[in-house]
Amino acid sequence: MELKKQLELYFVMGSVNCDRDPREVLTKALEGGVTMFQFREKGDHCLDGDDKVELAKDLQKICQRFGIPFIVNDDVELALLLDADGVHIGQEDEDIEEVRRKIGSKILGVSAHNVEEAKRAITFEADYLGVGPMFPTTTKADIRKVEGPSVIKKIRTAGITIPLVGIGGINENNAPEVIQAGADGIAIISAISRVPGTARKLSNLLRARHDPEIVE
Ligand code: TZP
Ligand code: MG
Repeated sequence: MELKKQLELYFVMGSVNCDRDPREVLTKALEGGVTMFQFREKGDHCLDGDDKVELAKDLQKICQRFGIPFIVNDDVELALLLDADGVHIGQEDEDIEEVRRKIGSKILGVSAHNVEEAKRAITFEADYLGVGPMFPTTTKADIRKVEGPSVIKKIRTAGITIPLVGIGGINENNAPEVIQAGADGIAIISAISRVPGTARKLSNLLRARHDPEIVE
């Protein structure tokens, strides 16, 4: 499947984002139609060491069962250890060029907040961009200013055509704005991890764009 399609409904999650066992949360999300998964084990009381590796392995197996790409946030060594499908890094993480060298042809996602960061990421062969925060969110503390879906429009207007997802405060009500601004997909943590049933609603909403038979 081409990357743009795989990015359509991108679920991002770590143990601190779940009220239940993360394995159960991921399984339900994939049953609901999530098309890509990012393991993002971050925040107070998150797992580390062997516990982190063990959870990552379990979540990767679940993704493999559903045929869905398993991406690791930040931790390039973990991604290599598990032979994950890719890595996602932010502007404050390891240098993009260095990460590309380490992971070879695996998927490389980079967070970008403006046209300049987007262009730079593309120079270093990012495969896709995560752009946000689209809307206010309480999931990530150190977010940049909320600029809304208009940043996506600006990036597209600048002639950037690589796959792109919006992130930050996205839910079933505001998701259409992000897609209409020019995103290929939406990346979501809490609306999917905390509210069972959201993945299916979003999946139907996204698929209804291509298939008029699907009723939202
Ligand atoms: N990057 C920008 S906003 C954000 C990240 C990781 C948090 C997204 O979480 P939520 O719960 O979907 O708002
Ligand atoms: Mg990061």
